[in-house]
Amino acid sequence: MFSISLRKAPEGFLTQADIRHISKGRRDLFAGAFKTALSGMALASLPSLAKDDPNIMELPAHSKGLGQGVATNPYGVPSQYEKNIQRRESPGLTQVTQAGVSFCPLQSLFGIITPSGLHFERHHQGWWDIDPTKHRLMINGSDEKMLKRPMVFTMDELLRMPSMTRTHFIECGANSGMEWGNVAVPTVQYTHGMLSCSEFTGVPLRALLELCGVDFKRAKFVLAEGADGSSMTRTIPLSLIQNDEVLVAYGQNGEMLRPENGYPLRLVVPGVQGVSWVKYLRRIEVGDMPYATKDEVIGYADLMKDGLHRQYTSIQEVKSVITSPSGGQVLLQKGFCNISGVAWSGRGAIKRVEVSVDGGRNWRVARLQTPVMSKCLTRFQIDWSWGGDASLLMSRAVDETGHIQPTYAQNRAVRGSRGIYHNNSIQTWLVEQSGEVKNVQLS
Ligand SMILES: Nc1nc2c(c(=O)[nH]1)N[C@H]1C(S)=C(S)[C@@H](COP(=O)(O)O)O[C@H]1N2
Ligand SMILES: [Mo]
Repeated sequence: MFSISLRKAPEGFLTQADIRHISKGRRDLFAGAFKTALSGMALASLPSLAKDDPNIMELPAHSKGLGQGVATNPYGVPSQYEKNIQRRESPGLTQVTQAGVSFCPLQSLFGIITPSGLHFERHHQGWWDIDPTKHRLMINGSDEKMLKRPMVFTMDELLRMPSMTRTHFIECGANSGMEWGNVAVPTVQYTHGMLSCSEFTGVPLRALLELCGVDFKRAKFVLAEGADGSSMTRTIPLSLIQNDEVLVAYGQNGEMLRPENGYPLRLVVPGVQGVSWVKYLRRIEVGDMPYATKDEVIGYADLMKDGLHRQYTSIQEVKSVITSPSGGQVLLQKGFCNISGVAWSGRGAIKRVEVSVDGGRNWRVARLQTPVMSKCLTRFQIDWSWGGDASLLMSRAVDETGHIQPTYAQNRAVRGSRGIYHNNSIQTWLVEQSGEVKNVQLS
């Protein structure tokens, strides 16, 4: 048995998730068509439905007139009907817009790729649109023995090199951070929205280090440094770089990085927390010790139960969340309801996702959308028929290394409840009898 803590959302949050513009009538048509299709009577019933529907019987302007001209939008933008699908700031987190976060609207996305304009943002000192002709990347050693030829690269030089393209998730280490202390933020956008997934293109860092003549026997770590005012600096172990996964990236989803995401150059460190994906990357130093910079000491260290901190816990462990139905959404009717969500692991590919609709008593294995890629979001779905009772929806992911997503009780037993970082606990959504979906925790 468990008890449910239904937690009050802090002030100022948009508590309704984006609800797509599906009118009641349109939903009824879909639901009706679905049921009749199942019983093999779709053809008999559709004509009468159609006769009553002015959206079918009356020709709309767009079927009669001339549409808009080619290239009226030289750079395409979303439909006017999708305006409420936006990145949003959390009123609870910080009031300083330059050093803030905007969360990705996970509840409104399909598949695994985050549209570049909806990628979450985390800036420690605001974003810049840096002139790529003036941007430089310097690679140096902590002393001459570490690296033979310190070099400076222009963007042109980097773009001329052979490139690699890989699809990976990026998750801020503080994602789901407010939930540690049992503060209920109302929607999945705020609970899990410091998460995005893109196709990145760039040059493997290892290739650049080889060009500079790094002594791989001596060197153990690199320090990556950003060009913005925050001087974001992070230590990355060389062992992560050897396999060519770490990219000095300029491409995101087929075009150049967006300014908010580090244009013209950022580090891509698959599986590792977002803070190490240094944006506006201007310098890499090679050394033999972790650097213990300000961004590794005053933040991004995990506060444990006994008051000590864990440092350099950079891997994003296995995690998943149901994005639909999720907090703030409303089930409009009983019956068939597709449950859909995403799963990911910083250790490799997702092996299995299980879903429970009864608070974890029973679990069923969800369908995984292929391709299932390493250190990348994986979309899962499962059929569900909602009978109208209160239901507790949960998802639990397992990765290829055998790691299983833990419950809150398991995580808190080891790590307490005062931390911010690396919360990969199982998320629960309560579907109330009214159809309203709420963020709850089970204990
Ligand atoms: N130069 C620089 N790099 C940075 C940051 C920053 O503020 N400045 N923020 C870091 C943090 S904490 C995260 S979670 C990710 C966020 O990347 P995004 O803004 O592209 O989502 O960038 C990291 N790289
Ligand atoms: Mo972050």
